[in-house]
Amino acid sequence: MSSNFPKDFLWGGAVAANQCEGAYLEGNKGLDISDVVVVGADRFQNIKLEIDESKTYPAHEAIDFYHRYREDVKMFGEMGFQCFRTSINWARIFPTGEEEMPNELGLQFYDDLFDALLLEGIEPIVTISHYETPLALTQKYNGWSSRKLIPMFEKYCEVIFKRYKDKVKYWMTFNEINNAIRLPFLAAALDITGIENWMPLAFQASHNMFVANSLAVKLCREINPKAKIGCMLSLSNFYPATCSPKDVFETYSVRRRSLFYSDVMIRGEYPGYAKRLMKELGAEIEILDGELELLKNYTNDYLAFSYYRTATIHAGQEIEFNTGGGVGLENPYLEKSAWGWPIDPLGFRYTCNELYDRYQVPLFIAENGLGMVDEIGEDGKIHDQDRMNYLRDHVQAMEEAILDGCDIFGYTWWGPIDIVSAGTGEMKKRYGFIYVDKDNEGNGTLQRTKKDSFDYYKKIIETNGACLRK
Ligand code: BGP
Repeated sequence: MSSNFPKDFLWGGAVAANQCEGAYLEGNKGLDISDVVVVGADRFQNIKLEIDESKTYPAHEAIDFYHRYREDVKMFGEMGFQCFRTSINWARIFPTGEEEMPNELGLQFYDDLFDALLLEGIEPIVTISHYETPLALTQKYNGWSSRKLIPMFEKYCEVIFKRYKDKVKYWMTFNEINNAIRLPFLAAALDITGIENWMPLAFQASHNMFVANSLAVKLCREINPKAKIGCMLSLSNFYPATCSPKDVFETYSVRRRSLFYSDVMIRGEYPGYAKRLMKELGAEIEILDGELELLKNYTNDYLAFSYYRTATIHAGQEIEFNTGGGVGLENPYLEKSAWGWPIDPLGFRYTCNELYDRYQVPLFIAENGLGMVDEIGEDGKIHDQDRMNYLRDHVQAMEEAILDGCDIFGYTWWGPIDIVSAGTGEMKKRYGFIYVDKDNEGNGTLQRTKKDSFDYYKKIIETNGACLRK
């Protein structure tokens, strides 16, 4: 069976530290922003910047990956993973963001984790900031709206680039950076409580993050010229509800609110439409001397993105966003997941092509997956056929995109082991090929069990995707 995937294609899975590690105060870790978010679909409303003992916080224990990663990594190895994307929790390294010296226990934890991965032949792919800004930086400076965070981030990057120079070849700066204007607390550590027009702050935060991104690229090139450093965006896509030119143009404009981010970080400059948008939204951002040159000179090596679904929208619609992207109208051509996310593999091929046409830089699929309710069958096993179908259809769509000419160098399934949902804090919304015994209330033994999809993905990896050829 011959494969259409490049021979060194990287297959694997992706998680974020805050959604799996738990041990939220262990090893001298400081609180990060995800530690104060409670369970529930409205978890980003009325955020309190402190812990309320009467509430439940899923990230505090999560799936206890902090203590159990050896067992989990072994199972990833058994599936044949060639890479594993996780984040370093910034608050493990600099508990309040402002310490003079990094926290050795935090650094040691990631040393051990990366060693365990490498021992299994798994390349660590590391997100530097995945919704884990130290909470103190929101309390003191309102997160990335302040440029004070830039040198702190730079120092954090320098520490980890030097420390993991021989272990990590692939970096990503900010997870889903374009969510700064959609989910500002998570993506930009920005508390917008009580601020009526928060868009100017969110655009300033985005600019500060662009500068930080370029400084990270610069440092990475100096410290480890062989490493690759990407930017990472949420790029689930949009369709116009009708062929009315108004719907089509509005859809394009909404899309460009995302592509604005990759335009800056891949092409190296603010596009004209973004300047106009900011003006219309009253966002007069501060740009210091030399910053535009920095953005121009230090662009990312590759574009990583998450793709879950498409949303159908029409002109004038107020669009809500959640972790999967925009929430649209009913699309009669698509089935939906139990959480109402439209399932659209062709939209995935479309998105890969759209991005490669626009940028001609290597693409990395950093997240793709299906959150569903898993039932344990009478035989004690989990037959997750819907997940396997989603995986099959999206891998086939990616193969088509490669045949279309897109340069895609890797694919990491979101949540290869069940983890806490970023959008709702639930355990019930499972993505894993490995089941974790824990429920929404926090009960369970945390025991790990393979689902049917485990062997299915293993086969895909083993054959470099060829087993799915139509
Ligand atoms: C992305 C995030 C992830 C992740 C995923 C799925 O936005 O980068 O952290 O969790 O969405 O979303 P959810 O967990 O809400 O199902």
